[in-house]
Amino acid sequence: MTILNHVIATWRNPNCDFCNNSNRLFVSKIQFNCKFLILFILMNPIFFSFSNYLIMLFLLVYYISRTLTCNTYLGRSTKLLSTLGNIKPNTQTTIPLNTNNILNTKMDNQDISTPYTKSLTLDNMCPTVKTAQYAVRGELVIRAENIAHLLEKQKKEGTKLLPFNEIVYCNIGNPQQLKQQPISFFRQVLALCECPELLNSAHVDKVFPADAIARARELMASIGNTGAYSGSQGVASVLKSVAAFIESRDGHAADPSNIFLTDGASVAVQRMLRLLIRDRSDGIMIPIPQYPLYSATIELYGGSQLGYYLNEESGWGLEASELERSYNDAVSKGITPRALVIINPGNPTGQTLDAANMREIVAFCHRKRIVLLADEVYQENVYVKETKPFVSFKKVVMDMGKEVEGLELVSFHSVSKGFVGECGKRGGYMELHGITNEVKAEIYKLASIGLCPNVTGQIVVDLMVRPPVAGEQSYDTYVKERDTIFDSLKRRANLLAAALNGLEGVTCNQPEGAMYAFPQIRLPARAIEEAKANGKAPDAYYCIQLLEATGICVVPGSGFGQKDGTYHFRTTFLPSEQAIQGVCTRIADFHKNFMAKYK
Ligand code: DCS
Repeated sequence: MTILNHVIATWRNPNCDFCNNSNRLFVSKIQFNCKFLILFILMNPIFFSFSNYLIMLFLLVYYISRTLTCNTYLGRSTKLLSTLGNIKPNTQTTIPLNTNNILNTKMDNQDISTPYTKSLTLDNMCPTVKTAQYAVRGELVIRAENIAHLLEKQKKEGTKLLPFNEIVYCNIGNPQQLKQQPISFFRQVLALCECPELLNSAHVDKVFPADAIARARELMASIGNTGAYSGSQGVASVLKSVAAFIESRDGHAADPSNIFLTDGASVAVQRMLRLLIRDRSDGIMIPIPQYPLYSATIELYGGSQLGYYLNEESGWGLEASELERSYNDAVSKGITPRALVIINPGNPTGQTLDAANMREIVAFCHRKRIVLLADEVYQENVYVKETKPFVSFKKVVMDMGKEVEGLELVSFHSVSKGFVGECGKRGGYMELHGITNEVKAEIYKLASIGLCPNVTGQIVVDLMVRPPVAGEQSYDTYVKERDTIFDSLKRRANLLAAALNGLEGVTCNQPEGAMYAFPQIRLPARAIEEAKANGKAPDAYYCIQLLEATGICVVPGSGFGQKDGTYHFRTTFLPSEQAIQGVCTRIADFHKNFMAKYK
């Protein structure tokens, strides 16, 4: 009977007008009757008088013919029908009404005795998913993970197959993976928010500082429950905190209604690119080298990448003339530049823009009437604060005033970077400036399609923009933890750049910000030839060999884009202070051997 119920249920086709319009009730009645009809007919016609039997048979035939007027139905019901009346099935697939059917019923019209043919294949999937590339977690990392398994095995069996004991993941700016400690105050507040029992326990003040308890209570009063969806744009009190942070950073007003909280900056960037790209004739200007979130997302959404080169010789400087060249080049190819992406401080290049340069960029966008997308996730990672302090694009635009009135700017920030380094919590925000209300409503709609940014991430955003202040119990610890992380990052950046600059054929601009060094490696001709013979980009070939010889995982420059004929790699300087010296020595030893081998 259950099978019969399933079969009958699947006869109702949600795509069919007949089943979905006012006749629906009628159809379900027929279906209901048919269940019994079939049952009775199948059971035994002897129970019925011949005339009753004929009526029932007629009703059944009517229902079956009605079903066949639906343009589709399932293989299983088809099979039953075929058995009943040897009726040839229609050949389309149906959308099941009842999810049980998905589990229990074969969903296509193939003969189930033939091998299953997959409906989703590499050949028929969305092509831009296949062409999008994201090197930061690409081939090198997959290799590194395989080696990590080997190392596990080596450890268990007490053997020594490889000349190193661990993989050092320098491929990604993921500070806590490399043992950066979280800021205590942040985790205390989070713990209390996530566990209301703890917050309400009589002993809470014996374990947590008073300001962490007060902050958690305040947050929970506005959030309610971290397990519930918040508004699509984010929790109102957190939006206000972000606006207050921007105001005090820039000295200009910020409106909470222009802020969208997001699951990290990545989601915010993707949302804006989704809005800007209609087809290949829409172009997005991105720096070369760039962080591959941009190239991958532009590809995914079917737009065009318009690269502008940063000048390595001038410390990865950004020149207005190069912006002009890239813009004109696109226009000459029939592509409309829609937006300019600036990553400041830069990834992978680590350069920090000065205010004069930023004004040029803003004026350029204003003149060309293109949206400025300002990726400022590394705003706390500036190591040249004395000479080039971080200045936001929002401030530059506001300071320029009437001159750039109307400019559309979207700025991104994240909890993943800086001394916070809470990558796994997925918190971030974007601020809109000069975006029309109509477009803002569409951005809101996009946010609401995803329901809401995760609430735990929103709490971390609130903590990032509203850390403990002087006089509060946690302030001293907070400052100590923050400064220790920052000072150490700066030392590690210097150490790594100096070590790289000491290698034969390697030059590395001093990282002014962010978390990466991006050295240029001049590879011997024989190494380039061998790489090509192996079907690898020369810098990828170098990085693979580095990984296999030392366990250090870095990302080839080709994953970020680089001038033709130049080769680079990106490495973070996130390994701990104790570890970084060892990393430098291992890279140096490997490099010496590599150069000697291919000379
Ligand atoms: N923008 C830039 C410039 C980034 O470097 C990153 C992350 C993001 C945005 C997105 O960060 P969240 O989504 O975590 O907020 N950087 C990646 C990288 O190059 N290494 O680690 C992640």
